[in-house]
Amino acid sequence: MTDVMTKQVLDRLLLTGAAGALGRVLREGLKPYAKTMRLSDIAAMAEAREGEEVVPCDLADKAAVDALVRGCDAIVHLGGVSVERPFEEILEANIKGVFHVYEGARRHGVKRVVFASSNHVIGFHEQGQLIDADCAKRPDGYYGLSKSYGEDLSRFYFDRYGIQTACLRIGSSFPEPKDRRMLVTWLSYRDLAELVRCCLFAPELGHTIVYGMSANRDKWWDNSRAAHLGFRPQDSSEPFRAKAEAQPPLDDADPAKRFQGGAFVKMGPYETL
Ligand code: NAI
Ligand code: 15L
Repeated sequence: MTDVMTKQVLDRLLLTGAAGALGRVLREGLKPYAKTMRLSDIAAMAEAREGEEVVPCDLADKAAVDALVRGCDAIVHLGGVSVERPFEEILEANIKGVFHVYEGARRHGVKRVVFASSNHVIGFHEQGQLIDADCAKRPDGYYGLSKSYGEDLSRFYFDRYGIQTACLRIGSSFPEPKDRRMLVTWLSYRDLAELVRCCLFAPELGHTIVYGMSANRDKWWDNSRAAHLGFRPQDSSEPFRAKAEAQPPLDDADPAKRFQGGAFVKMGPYETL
C-alpha cells in the first residue's frame, strides 16, 4: 500500500461514522485530500457524489469491516457509540468495532489511522488541572473505557505492525460551546478538520495522542507532545463566553463541575439484567 506520508492527496480514504455529526463535517472538510472517499456507517448516509463511495457497514461485523478496509490507504475512524451507554452496546460498536478496523488495516496493509478517541479517557482528572498526553488515563465510564481500549489497541498495532495512529482526545466538537465547561473543551469544526488533515499528512506520525481543542482562553490540556503534527487551531470559544456564562453555574458539590469529563462522570449505572 502507498506510503501516505509522501503524498498530499490520498487515493482512497475510509471515513467511518460518516452519517454522524462529525462525519458529515469531515465528509466535506477532507474532500480535497482524497481522490476517493469511502464513506461508511450503520445509519443512512446521503447519496454518493463524485469521488465518493457509500458503503453501509456494522462495525461489529468483522467480515464486513475487513471488506470495507480493503483498498484504502488511510482510515479516519469516527464510527461507534459516541456517548455513555450500557456496556453491551459499547462492546459491540466501540470495542469490537475498533479491533475489527485495526485487523482490517493489518490484513490489507493500511499504515495510517486517525482514531476519534475522547476526553472521557481522562474524564476523572480534576477541572483546572493541566495534563498532557502522558498523564494517567482516568476513564469516566464505559464509553471512556472503550476509547482507552482503542488507544491501547492502536499502540499495540503500532509497536507490533508499524501502523501509525493519531488518537484524537476530542473535547467538545459542536457548532458552538453549549455550557461553561465547553468554553475550555470546545473544538470548532474548522479546527477539527485541520487537526485531522495534519494527522493524515504529518511526515512522522508514529503513535501520537493529541487533545482536540481550539485555541480557547483556558486550558486543561497541554499538546506539547504532539507539536510534530504542526496543528495550529484558529478558533476560540471566547465569542461564546457571555452566552455560556449567562447560564446558572453548577453547584460546587456537583461532580460535573469538579471533573474534566463533566456530566459523563455521573452517568449510569445501567441495569441491563
Ligand atoms: P455521532 O454519534 O454523531 O456519530 C457516530 C456515528 O457512528 C453515527 O452516525 C452512528 O450511526 C455510527 N455508529 C454507531 N454504531 C455503529 C456501528 N455498530 N457500526 C457502524 N457505525 C456505527 O458522533 P460524533 O459527534 O459525530 O462523533 C464522532 C466520533 O468522535 C465518535 O467516535 C465520538 O466518540 C468521537 N468524539 C466526538 C466528540 C464530539 O464532541 N462530537 C467528542 C469526543 C469524541
Ligand atoms: C464526547 O466524547 C461525546 O462524543 C460528545 O457528544 C460530547 O459529549 C463530548 O465528549 C464532551 O465531553 O463534551
